[in-house]
Amino acid sequence: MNNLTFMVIGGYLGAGKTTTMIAATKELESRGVKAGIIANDLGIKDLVDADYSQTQGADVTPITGGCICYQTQTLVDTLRRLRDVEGKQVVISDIPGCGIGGLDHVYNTLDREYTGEFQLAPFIAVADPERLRVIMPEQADINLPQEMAYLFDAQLKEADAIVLNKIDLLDDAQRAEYIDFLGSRYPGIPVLAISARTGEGISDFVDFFLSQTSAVEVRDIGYDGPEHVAAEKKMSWYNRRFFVKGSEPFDGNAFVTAFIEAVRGLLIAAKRNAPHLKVFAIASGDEFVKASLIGVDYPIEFDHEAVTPTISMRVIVNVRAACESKLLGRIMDQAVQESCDASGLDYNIFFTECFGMLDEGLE
Ligand SMILES: Nc1nc2c(ncn2[C@@H]2O[C@H](COP(=O)(O)OP(=O)(O)OP(=O)(O)O)[C@@H](O)[C@H]2O)c(=O)[nH]1
Ligand SMILES: [Mg+2]
Repeated sequence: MNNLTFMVIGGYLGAGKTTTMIAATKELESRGVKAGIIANDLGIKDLVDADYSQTQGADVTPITGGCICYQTQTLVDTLRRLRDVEGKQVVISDIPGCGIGGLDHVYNTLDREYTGEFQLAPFIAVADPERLRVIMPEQADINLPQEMAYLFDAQLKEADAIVLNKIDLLDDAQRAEYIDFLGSRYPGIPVLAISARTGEGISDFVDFFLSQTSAVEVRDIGYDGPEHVAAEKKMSWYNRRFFVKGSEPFDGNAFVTAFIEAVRGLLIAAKRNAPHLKVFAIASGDEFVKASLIGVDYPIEFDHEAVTPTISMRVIVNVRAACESKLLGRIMDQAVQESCDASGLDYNIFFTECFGMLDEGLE
């Protein structure tokens, strides 16, 4: 039984994995191919990507807790259900944005333990041109710990194909420069260029992965080596859900902006950064706000804004930070307090989890 194509998409935080999965499944559905998304993230619940993808019409199954690299049985059960009960023909999953080793832990494991059951499409790394500048000859300093360069490189090195995303932000000369760089640094790995936001290149990307299978190679990328451990030590994960209420209707977009700006200010003051901060806030009716910040030096990106004022909002925030978990926890508490005070809102915190990638069992 080999009638389900499965593809894993990796790539650094904020590169556009979720946006790419949404765009690719939309394209597949428009071709009459039944497609689903597995949204994989670290944390127990209240994860922005799964909720947001659902609003985009995608059929999303979250796999939470840890990386699918370490949840093979859950992954296989999910794939079988999507295939056998929901009739999916293609399923795309991401892995968390600081993750490496998916080729080995997911593809090699499926190939070894469930040989032939799933057709494995090329293992993809999505690359953000802005982060690539760190490993390009200019060796740009983008205000992230230098240990992150190892992750940028390892994610691309283990891919069957690299997808250069956000090309809507590049002119023709820049596109050529990035594609040349990737081609020469990672010889033998095909490079595709897309804009998951505008849809440019998505049809070619879908043609590509439907027509290719992964070679399921074993590649040495230094998994669990000193550089990998050093990079993971720098990262913390934070998921919170809180409820805000006004005494009169307020502008939900303005509140989300005030909240993110409060986090930004506190991170800058602490000389820390957050490679991806995501907010999904549900207002009254069908209204919602989705915003992303891919680092303290960049503008807030609104993927969706509320149109009418609201009296209350359920706010989900996920932060993936280059910051110690204790400090991040304090920063987030302060940011909620400051932004609610400034906006004249009451708040109630329902759920928080905050952990350093190596907080347990470290040294
Ligand atoms: N300009 C532009 N922005 C994009 C594109 N693709 C994604 N983005 C934006 O980049 C930000 C991050 O995109 P996501 O799809 O959430 O990134 P991700 O890789 O899933 O991030 P993590 O889940 O944190 O690892 C969002 O604000 C997106 O709207 C693109 O093609 N062009
Ligand atoms: Mg994502």
